[in-house]
Parts: sequence; structure tokens; C-alpha cells
Amino acid sequence: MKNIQLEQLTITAESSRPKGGDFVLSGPSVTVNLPVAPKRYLYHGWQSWTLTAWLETSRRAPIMRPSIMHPMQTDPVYIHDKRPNGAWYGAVEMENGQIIFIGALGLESHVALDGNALKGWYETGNDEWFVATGDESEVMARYAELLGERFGKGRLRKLYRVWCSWYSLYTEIYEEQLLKILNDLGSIGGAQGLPFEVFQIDDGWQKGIGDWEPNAKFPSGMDRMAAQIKAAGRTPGLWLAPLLVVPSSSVYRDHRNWLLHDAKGRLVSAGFNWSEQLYALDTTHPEALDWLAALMRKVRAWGYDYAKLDFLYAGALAGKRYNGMPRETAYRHGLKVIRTALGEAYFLTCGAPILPSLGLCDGMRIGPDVSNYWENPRDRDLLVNFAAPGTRNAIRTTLNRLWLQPLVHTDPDVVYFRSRQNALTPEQKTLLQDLAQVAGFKATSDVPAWLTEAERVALHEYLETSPQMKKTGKYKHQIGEREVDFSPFIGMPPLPGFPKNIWGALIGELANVPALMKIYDASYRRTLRKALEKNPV
Ligand code: 9PG
Repeated sequence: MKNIQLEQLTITAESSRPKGGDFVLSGPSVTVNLPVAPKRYLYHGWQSWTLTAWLETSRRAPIMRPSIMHPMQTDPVYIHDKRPNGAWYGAVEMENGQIIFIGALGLESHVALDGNALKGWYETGNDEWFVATGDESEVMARYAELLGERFGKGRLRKLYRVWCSWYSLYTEIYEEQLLKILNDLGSIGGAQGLPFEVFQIDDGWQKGIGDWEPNAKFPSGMDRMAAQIKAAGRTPGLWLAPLLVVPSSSVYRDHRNWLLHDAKGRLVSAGFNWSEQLYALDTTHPEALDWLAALMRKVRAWGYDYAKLDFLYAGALAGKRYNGMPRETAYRHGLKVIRTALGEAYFLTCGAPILPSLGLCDGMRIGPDVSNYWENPRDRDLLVNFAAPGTRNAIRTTLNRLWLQPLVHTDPDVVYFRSRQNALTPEQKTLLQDLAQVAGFKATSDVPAWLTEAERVALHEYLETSPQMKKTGKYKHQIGEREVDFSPFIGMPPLPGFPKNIWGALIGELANVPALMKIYDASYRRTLRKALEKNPV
């Protein structure tokens, strides 16, 4: 171990080399001793949906509820670490607004604030670290450059404008309804037509999670759907969660050995969704990899040139793998197989661990799901869950991840122009649209028949214009003639006190009971169906 002096900081690592005014160090761990106690810590969430935000060091990040969802909303390995901590990188802010930053250049790494020391470590082996101080945007830009050299960049090809089925129809999609929407979008080059290059079919087309064949709602097959989308002049896009497997699927029945197990031989939970327990594929199992590649080639052969691959964190959960690879290395190994099999298709990752996906995808979701509401008081005050769908949650985390822009297309999720089926205020809708302008990714799920004439015109205008943009402050951006300040929306609400904390714990426990979740899901679905009956596409 060696001590290095960077201004008033003492850094301990195995070896070091200067890099501009910063340092690249190496070793299984690195420690930066801080001269004074910092006020705020930058929590960096493990995957797309996980909270990423600056938090006061005097309060700890809330342990989200319910715990059954932990594998799908955070990195379960660190959920009980009481220190401010985060995946791959972390920073503290000093009195003068400058930051002190540690960022890993390798996988399976974590950073925490331990008293007055900022520490980084590798779960296995050792690799390099970037240590820097200064202005946050500048430090993050230098980190991005190093990550680009290490992991590569997305192909950063032309950005697509995307119509996605999820945020209006959810799982209630079917063939005729999607074809009606495709038709209503108009001709892509026409004056009235809405210029979306991509028409992306989300969750709801498949037989099951692990059974990636069309269900009864798509009687003509997915290849016919793709052909119709192409005939309308658009690029067919398809959603899949290829690394997840549910007990009702044929993969679970026939290939239990492809699934991720723990050291005791038990299946590793990947969370709970679609009223079922989720499990993960072991992306080092040769047969599982062959199956994955064949699945991707099938989707390509159907005609899909845009793939939204979701719930990808499953491939990087802790467990004991077929060939003993460390977890994020194993995930990246699987992602390479996927990337190759996808060929020239555009690859959007979602629910994805951030660093291990770099260089292998074209776009990446960098925040949780938006929603047709601003925030859900239940998720905020009772479940203290900021990875849950909600527009405010999405804005907060996305803004803190925009530094990834030189490496990958940063997807902040969809925007809304409709007022129908929407509880967002006009100001909130504009804010979300502005965020997507800044992030440089334009998508919506608005059903054309739900738009007023004025809303359709506004959406058309939004898709067609690319105003001049400039970052003018930490969370301030010049967009054309307007200056947009996102700072009022990135803060965290106070931790709930009595009695909300008690109610929250109770509701959290109830949500851990699969039978109760099934009842909840069924009632949610009934409500959704009723709403869709009242709002025909
Ligand atoms: C389809 C959806 C959409 C969406 C994705 C993803 O933590 N959660 O409970 C959780 C559930 C669903 C979810 C995100 C988080 O949404 O982000 O765009 O494709 O799957 O099921």
C-alpha cells in the first residue's frame, strides 16, 4: 500500500499514476481520507431504476419496501449497508461545492463513505480506480472518457423517435388495436403523420416470461406484425426480458439447471412481477447462452430491428455460476452474446446494471419508469421506494445520470402530450418533455385517438424540432430560448415519521405475501381494463 497526496487529501492504494490533475490508482481497494466531514454523498444506483441522488450524509438512504422487490430495484448485496454507498462510483460534496470522487474502472466494485473516509473496493480481484476532485460535471466528463476507453461506446448512430405501447396500454395490447394505432399515426413523411421511426411493441405480446412466442392476442404472429409496421414505413421494435424466467414457463420446467443458484444450491430470487416469482438465467451456462442467441436471432428473423431488452439486472445478481465467473463479468459475457446475435439491430437496455452494459448497447434507460402521475404518496411515504414508477422519481435519477451521454444514448423514458388518462399537470408534462430534449431521446406512448388536435400538433412540433441546448448549471439547461431549472425537483422528501413508518412497515410486509400481491395485481388489471374500455384506441 502506498500513500499519495492530492491537495489536502491522502489517498491509499496499491499503486498510482497521475492522469492530468487526477489519479488512476490500482488495487483491490482505495481510500481517500477527507479533511473534514462532508455534507452530501452521491448515491449511485446499481441499475436503470435504482435511485441515484445527492443525499445529506446525516440521513441514510431509505430501505425500500417491499423486500420481495429488492432484487429488481437495487443491488441486494448492499441493501443493509448502513453507510452512504453506491455502485462503481461515489462522491462527496465539500463546503465550497467541489466534489471528491472515486470511480471504479472495472466491474464488481462499490464505493462507500466510512466516517471521514471515502472507500472503494472490488468484490473479487483488483483493478483500477479514478480519483478526482473539482466541479461535478467536469469530473464526471473525465470519468466518462476513461470508461469509454475501457468499455467502449454505443454505436451512437442516429437517434430514433419511438412510439412505445407500454405507458398507455400496459399489458392490455392486442394485434388489431396496435394496427389501428399504427394507422392513426399517419404516414411517416406526411404533413399530418407523426414522425416516429420506431413502433415498439412492449410487454404483453408473449406467451410468458421465458416463453417468447406470441400469445392468443397476436393470432397472425409477430412476423406479420413486423411486416405491417415496415409497410407503414416504420422500424419494428420489440420488448423482451430475456434473462428472466418464471415458474410457469417451459424454460423453468425443462431447464432448471440454466437458472442462477446460490452457494447452497437454491434458486436466486430476481424479484416478483406478473404475479409470479422471478428467477434469472445463468449467462455462463453454455446451453442458456445458445438459447439466448437463438432467441435474439428469432426476433431478428421475425423482422424486428429495434430490441428493448428489459429486467437485465437478473443476469448480474449474486450467485454461484456454472463457470464461476464473477457476477457482472458473467452478465457482460451474456450481453456480448446478445449483442452479436442482434447484429445490426438497435439495442436498448432497461433495468440494466449501468457499467457492465457500456459499449454493448446503443441506448440505455437511466432512470425508473415515468407514469401518468407525478408521484405516488404510497411509494414515497409508506414504501420509501424511489425506484418505483413515477415521473418525479424518473426525473431525479435521470438527471443525475446524464453524464453518461458521451457513452450511450440516454433514455429518460417516455413523455406525455395527452391530457386524457393523465394526472400530470401541464407544467409537469412540459418538464418531462424538457428532460427528454436534454437527454436527447424522444419517445411517447400517447394513443393518437386520445390526443386533442392541439396536443397532436404540439407532439408533432416536439418531434420535429431540435432546439439549441446548453448546460448552464448543475441542473439548469438552456433549451432554445428558455432556461429550464430542474433543481426544485431532484430533492428527496423527508423520511416518514410516526405513524407513517409503522403503516409503511405493515404494508411492506403484506406486499411480501405472494397471494396478496396476486389479488392486488388482479384488481390493478381490472381497473386498467375498465379505463381502456372507456378510452377506446
Ligand atoms: C414492462 C415494463 C416496461 C417498462 C420497464 C419495466 O420495480 N418494478 O416493480 C418495476 C416493474 C416494471 C418496470 C419497472 C420497474 O417496468 O421499465 O418500460 O417495459 O417493464 O413490464
